[in-house]
Amino acid sequence: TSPRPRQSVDGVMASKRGALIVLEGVDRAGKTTQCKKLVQALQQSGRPAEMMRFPDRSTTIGQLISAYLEKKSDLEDHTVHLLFSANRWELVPVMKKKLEQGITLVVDRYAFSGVAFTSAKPGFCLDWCKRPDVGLPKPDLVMFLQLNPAEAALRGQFGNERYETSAFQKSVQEKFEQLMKDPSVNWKVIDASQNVEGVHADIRTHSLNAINETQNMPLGELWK
Ligand code: NYM
Ligand code: MG
Repeated sequence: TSPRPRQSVDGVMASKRGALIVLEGVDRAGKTTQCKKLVQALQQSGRPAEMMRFPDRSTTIGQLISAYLEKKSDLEDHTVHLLFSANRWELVPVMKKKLEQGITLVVDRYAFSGVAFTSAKPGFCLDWCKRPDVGLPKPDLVMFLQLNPAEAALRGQFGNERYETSAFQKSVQEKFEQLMKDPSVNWKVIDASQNVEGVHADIRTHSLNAINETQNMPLGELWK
């Protein structure tokens, strides 16, 4: 059965909600650049849109995560996984409110990064990693910016944060590939080796489709 259109109590169609759009991919695939360009393009065409990113380093939990990534602190692996998830949950009320107001959210990383990065560590299975994020607002569209390691290497050196090594990133890429097999998530693979404008054009097309297709549909729950 397909989801029923959103309706208010008196049977009149509720006002259109915004779409939840996520960009995922390995480091240096161009996610942040493309999120900004997409928000700009949507706004210029008269569609309310805002960017978010995870981890959101501005909250108290986000500051713990940031110190960990910058190697200023050590955290036990399960603990940091749960903090990344908690950092998403603490933003859920804000996200839901904005979507209800008709604002499309363009999100730089989400639960998929959470699962891919932790499950790339020894001793973690995909299923355990997904659990804390079950029930989060489900993205209407997840675009995976696909870039092979050789192309990524041409874009410069890795930074100094945790996880920024080619061996770890390769393992993260494999975990993303496993996650992309899940048909309950609306995945689109984008060829990130194109120039910035080419990538943007693909992303814009998929996003406009998602916005139009989901504006009268209820927001779903992830992995549920
Ligand atoms: N990361 C990001 C995780 O390990 N788990 C998560 O849940 C999320 C959202 O944080 N290497 C990792 C991926 C990145 C790092 O990302 C910070 P950014 O986009 O460089 O701030
Ligand atoms: Mg980045």
